[in-house]
Amino acid sequence: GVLMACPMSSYLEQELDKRFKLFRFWNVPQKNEFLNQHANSIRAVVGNAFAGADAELIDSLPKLEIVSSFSVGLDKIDLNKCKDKGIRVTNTPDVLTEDVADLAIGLMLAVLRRICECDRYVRKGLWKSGDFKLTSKFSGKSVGIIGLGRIGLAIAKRAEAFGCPISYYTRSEKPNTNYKYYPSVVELASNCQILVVACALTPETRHIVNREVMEALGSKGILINIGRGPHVDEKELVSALLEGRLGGAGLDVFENEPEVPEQLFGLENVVLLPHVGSGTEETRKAMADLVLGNLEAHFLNKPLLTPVV
Ligand code: 8YV
Repeated sequence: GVLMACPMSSYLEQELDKRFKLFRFWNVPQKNEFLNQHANSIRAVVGNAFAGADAELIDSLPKLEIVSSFSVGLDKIDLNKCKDKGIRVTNTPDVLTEDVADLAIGLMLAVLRRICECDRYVRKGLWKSGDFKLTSKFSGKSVGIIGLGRIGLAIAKRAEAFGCPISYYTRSEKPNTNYKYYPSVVELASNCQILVVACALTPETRHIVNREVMEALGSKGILINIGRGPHVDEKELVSALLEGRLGGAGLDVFENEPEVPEQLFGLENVVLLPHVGSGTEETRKAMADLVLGNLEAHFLNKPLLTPVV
């Protein structure tokens, strides 16, 4: 049997239903009772960015062999526990990189050129009463990226095409890039106009964008988050934006999804998206096929397609 942690893709559900006994965990009213009854038949968990396999779930599934995540991010999976127990873990890298990087650029353009506000202006019939106010240029602005992995690099490549000087922060300098390295996030933020979060969420990167970083980014600086909500101290972000200590923000992720701080709803220098970085038909299909391919490989004793553990 396969346990799906929460709804993520109807195509994936349908394909899992064809191949396995699929348990939809979100439909289970009494989780403990369900686990008492079915735990011994569950050999795989399929999770995503919202629900994965924490220590408690892993411990309650004695026959668990593999956790296959419908996401590149692994922050909802207890990787150490999986390692200790010999449970395999897979994710969905590469197939979503372009979409997430595209959306990061979209957020930069949307915040600086006020695309969403412009759209509301037209729909409200305000154009007839006068031209829209002037906005800020994107091309040529300096872009600082936290995390220069697959997604960070794809954002850098795109921003380069807009003539943006690129700098980055990672724990250690990358040998194979000409982008400018800063050994701290505060230094990166002090030296760029647009700061992008594109690293993995770990205990070390939680609140990596804190008050000090926002101060360094400054009242003209733009924060873009396509990583995870908890990368940013959201309380501090809200007050920085409300008090005009930060120039603007483009956010695809939040600390407590699907909750979004309502204080942000009135701010036109902020663009709020419902965690849609990988949300295209094409990419979600490719992610689902990777989950299926990994499970198939595992149960046929073949090498996993995208192993993490
Ligand atoms: C979500 C993501 O997994 O890949 C990630 O890390 O956050 C997304 O792709 C997806 O939206 C959840 O179904």
